[in-house]
Amino acid sequence: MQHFDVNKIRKDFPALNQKVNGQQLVYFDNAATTQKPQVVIDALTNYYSTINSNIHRGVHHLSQMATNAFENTREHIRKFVNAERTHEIIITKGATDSINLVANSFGKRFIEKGDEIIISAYEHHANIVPWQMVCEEKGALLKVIPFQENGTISIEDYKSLISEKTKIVSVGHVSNSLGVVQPIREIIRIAHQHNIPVMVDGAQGIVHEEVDVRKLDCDFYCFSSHKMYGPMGVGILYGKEKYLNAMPPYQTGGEMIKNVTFEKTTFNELPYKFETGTPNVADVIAFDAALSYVEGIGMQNIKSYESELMVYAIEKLNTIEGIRIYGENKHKAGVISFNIEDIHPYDAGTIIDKFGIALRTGNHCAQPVMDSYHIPGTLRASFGMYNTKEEVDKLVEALNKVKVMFG
Ligand code: 7TS
Repeated sequence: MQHFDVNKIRKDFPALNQKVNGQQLVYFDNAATTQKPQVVIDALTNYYSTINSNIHRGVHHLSQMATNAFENTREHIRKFVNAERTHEIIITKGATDSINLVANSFGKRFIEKGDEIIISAYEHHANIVPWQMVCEEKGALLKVIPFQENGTISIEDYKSLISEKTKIVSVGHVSNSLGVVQPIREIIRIAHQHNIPVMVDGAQGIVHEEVDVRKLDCDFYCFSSHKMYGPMGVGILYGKEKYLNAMPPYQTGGEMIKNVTFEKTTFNELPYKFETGTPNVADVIAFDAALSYVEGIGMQNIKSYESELMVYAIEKLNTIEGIRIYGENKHKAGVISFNIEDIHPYDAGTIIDKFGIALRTGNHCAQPVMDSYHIPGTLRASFGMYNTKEEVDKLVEALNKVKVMFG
């Protein structure tokens, strides 16, 4: 594990070194997607310049090389999250795709009329709508754990929603709009007392926290490569073998079959049963490079650096008169959502962009969260391992200018 040197790390990310609107870019939209280190960009170029071919199909050299690299990535992901079996790692297109897979396939097999599904009110739309659709289709009921002013759920509220009809709980690890780290260990422990499986949407969790799916004992955990310094178009679904085996295929076609006749088709085994058609081979292989990069820096190093940055940013932002930070909580990772007086977040964000600072504005695909606070949206600064205190200072300076302009 190397010593954490943010200036050295920044040099690995070519996109950080550019001017936007005549100013050095400050990239604070990492919850939407992170920038990519050169090793990931090189892995993509290298794949298309050398071993490009389809996988799991050819006996020829290139196909075997690509298949090996693809399967090595799967094994790397298994180690990264400490899953027990490599075939418990399903490669998807993204976190959204992973959730749709579970909602559809688990739903088909295990949800019946009158059953109940529990989610929370802080979820990203990707962990709401697929479950809503299943409920509509099956005549099941969606129950929602409310969150408190500080952005976290109350365990008592959660417990009160569980019934003998609850078939699955699906909750986010870290809320994407507030950055609050949720008590998922406790949520899982309580669900398991009732033999209810838990899916964790880890899209914002795994990039800031070490994740060990066996220690967590979650039944499903999903995330996207592109939020953890890897390419877009690659998602991961970890699932316990006993559930994945019991679930029917999500999509059908090539790759996921064992034998096809017009009378009957039999399905391939795990993980291929859930991987239809040609996957995004290049990006999956480049994700391997992203994981190695993150491991090289060290998840613990990243976590402690980001926590320090977070504390600094909250303290500095709180010096701006009229600022309101949503979801103020000790357990935060990566994200700060705020508004300044009654300045519309879209107006503020547009001006902030003129200073070369990339913030996200709007409801962050978490409209129920905004509704809870009775606001149309927020400004959101989200951090990656390469952000610095100097960048936070620039943001605070720019926000003070926005205040003067609208004052
Ligand atoms: N779940 C959470 C918690 C997320 O934050 C996101 C994306 C998703 C699921 C969906 O991930 P995807 O890779 O399939 O798109 N979140 C955000 C965001 O906060 N801003 O842009 C995308």
